[in-house]
Amino acid sequence: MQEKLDEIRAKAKAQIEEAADLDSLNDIRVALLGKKGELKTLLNSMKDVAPEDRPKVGQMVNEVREAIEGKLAEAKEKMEAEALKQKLSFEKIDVTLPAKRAKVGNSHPNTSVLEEVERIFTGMGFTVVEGPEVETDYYNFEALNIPANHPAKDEQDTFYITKDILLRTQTSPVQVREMEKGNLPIRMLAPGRVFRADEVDATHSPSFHQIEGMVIDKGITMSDLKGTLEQFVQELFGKDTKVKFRPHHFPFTEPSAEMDVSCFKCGGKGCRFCKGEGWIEILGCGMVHPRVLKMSGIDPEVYSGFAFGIGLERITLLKYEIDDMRLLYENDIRFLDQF
Ligand code: 2NM
Repeated sequence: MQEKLDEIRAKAKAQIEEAADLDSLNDIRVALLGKKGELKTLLNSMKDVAPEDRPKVGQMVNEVREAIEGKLAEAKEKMEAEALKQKLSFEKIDVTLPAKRAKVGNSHPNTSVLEEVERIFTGMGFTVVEGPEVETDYYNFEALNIPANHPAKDEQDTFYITKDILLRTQTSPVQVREMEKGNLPIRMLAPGRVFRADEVDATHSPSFHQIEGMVIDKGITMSDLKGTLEQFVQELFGKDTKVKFRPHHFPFTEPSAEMDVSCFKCGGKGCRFCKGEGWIEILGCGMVHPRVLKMSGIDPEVYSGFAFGIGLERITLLKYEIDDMRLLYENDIRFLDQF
């Protein structure tokens, strides 16, 4: 009996040491300690042992079983520790690796130019004012001295919602609303989205942005207009920028003008950029028409003012030398990343 037990114990030790994984350890346990295992079989042969020897033999069998169980547990623990180590080595995080750079967005070129223009005018005491994109015929046309038969009012040029409600074609309605409030003097900038029924091409879009401005006070003259706008373009394009005013016509200003700046590429000599002209058209402007002041409740005998309108996209295209307006609306990251 003793011999048989020693043999089982030795076999168990050898097998457990050889076992490659948890499954084979389990097979060993079943073969040795299981219901039909070798130790049980041995225990079943107790009937052949003399009764007085049975407690001793029983104790011996128990000792062997405990020894095998101990070895099995030990081997299992070792294997599990090894498996965990293996797993951790695959999953480990190297905190010393350089981090992936987070992609930071940047301003749309239109936004950068708008912010620059706002910075320049607020520096001269202007306040930025916004207003609705859906307007009435009165604020968009009538209050601006644009008569009922004016071509701008044609359905081909203006998006009408009803006969009297439309998408604003300029931001001047914001000036009208400000004049109606009657808090004089006024020095305001009205940037915003405007709408015109235009076909899309390199220089046209049915929705674009305007920056309009208006100053109203006692004694405002054309000199104030010229000085203010010259200061503006010299801050935007450089202090050597020259300005030139050409007579023009707008219903809401009298007199009216278009302003050119000397080409900031060639300095006025003429180049491909200014198409040999030396000058680039930049904005429209004029002295606010007395009738416009009067309709909004301002006495043109006491007050006068100037106003101007700038196409934001036009300035952005010029400043960044972009040759197609559509690029500003496509939001292609490869384009936007360049600014
Ligand atoms: C322009 C050109 C000239 C303008 C006029 C007014 C108002 F409300 F005072 F009458 N706001 N904006 C104006 C004048 C706009 O855009 C090319």
